[in-house]
Amino acid sequence: MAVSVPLFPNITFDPQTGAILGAGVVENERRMGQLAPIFRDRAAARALPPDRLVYRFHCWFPVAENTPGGLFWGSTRIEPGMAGDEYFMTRGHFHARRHCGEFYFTVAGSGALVLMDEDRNTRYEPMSPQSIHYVPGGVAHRVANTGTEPLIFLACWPSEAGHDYESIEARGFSARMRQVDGRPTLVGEEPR
Ligand code: S6P
Ligand code: ZN
Repeated sequence: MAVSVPLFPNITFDPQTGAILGAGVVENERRMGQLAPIFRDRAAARALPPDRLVYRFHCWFPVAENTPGGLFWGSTRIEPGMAGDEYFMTRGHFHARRHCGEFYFTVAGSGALVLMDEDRNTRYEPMSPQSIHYVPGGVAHRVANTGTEPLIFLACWPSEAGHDYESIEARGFSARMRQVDGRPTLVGEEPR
């Protein structure tokens, strides 16, 4: 049986801006107005302009969501900045299908990939240009920009993965990337 092979011409990545360009690429952005609740010091976050850009990400979906065996490709650019002593960061998520992993590749800037398993054990991997990271299945992931330049990274994940943001909204991560004595430090959450 003949299999039709779809062609995806001219999908490109701009390492200067962090954008993926091409037909069908979806762009999303997250600004402080909507992100303030994820930060520990919400008053400091709310004191920042609500239209302050925190991060922008592009996703290329060459196949439909939930296609078995398919792959998605994305790029994320996190602006430098802080809310209180906490670095600008992504919302973070588990994959809805917990067994699905993901690759990250750092293009520019410096940051921290914060990883938390379902027992809430949290660690982080430093991100710097050309570092490659594997997010195992069942591990929530969030990225913080711990530098003074934009942090740009690429990602590849299964089209079956889906995203579970609700679990993170409900309980957060058990530790946060905060500036302590001038250095990025993973600090465990104390009960509020
Ligand atoms: C998708 C992958 C990334 C993030 C992006 C934004 O599985 O991990 O493309 O979607 O970095 O982060 P978040 O947590 O807002 O989706
Ligand atoms: Zn992911």
